Amino acid sequence: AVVAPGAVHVPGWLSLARQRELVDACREWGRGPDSYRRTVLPGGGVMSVRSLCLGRRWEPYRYLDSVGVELPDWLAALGREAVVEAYGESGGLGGFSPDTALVNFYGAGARMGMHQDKEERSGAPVVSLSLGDSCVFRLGNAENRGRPYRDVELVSGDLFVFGGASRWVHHGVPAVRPGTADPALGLAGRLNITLRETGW
Ligand code: MD3
Ligand code: FE
Repeated sequence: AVVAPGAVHVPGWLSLARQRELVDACREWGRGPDSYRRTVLPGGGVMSVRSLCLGRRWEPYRYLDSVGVELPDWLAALGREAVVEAYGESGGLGGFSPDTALVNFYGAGARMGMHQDKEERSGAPVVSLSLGDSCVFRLGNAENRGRPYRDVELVSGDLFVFGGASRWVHHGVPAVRPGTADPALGLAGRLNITLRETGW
């Protein structure tokens, strides 16, 4: 479903087996040299979400070289498949070559305030994969953090691709719905994987 220009939501894109593989991978990456941490913002705020980067590392507000786990080729390939799913073979305009994956973990009560992702120097789309508990995802506008926005329920296995005019809109996760994950995933909380071309 095209939710806004360039914003494509594909509910249930990942099979349960694929979701389990991704959750297992997220767990494995957390055992690596750069585990899930709460980002401390320059103003002193601490995010409730815990994050880990594969490949290039984001830190407010820039991208650094990879020091931890490299971005696996299979995950970059999954990102390319996602862009083709959303826009078709021709829509990628030369293809999608992500050089970073940001993995966000939402434990009890974690949320993400409305923000724009402006650090990437590339206009390439952002691919988002949701795992575990469902959440309310708020898709806003490019001008400010407030209205107009629309709320979309994101469920485990959902794909969302944000390109074109939706690439620079404000967005956030105002709520996660505890206990909604399929027990077969063995995950208490929500994971979101975003694949990006940093252009750095
Ligand atoms: C729309 N993550 O990591 S994913 C983020 O669910 C982030 O963890 C949220 O926002 C999460 O920056 C939302 C969906 C998403 C990601 C990046 C976007 C939507 C976007 C960039 C531009 C526009
Ligand atoms: Fe974001």
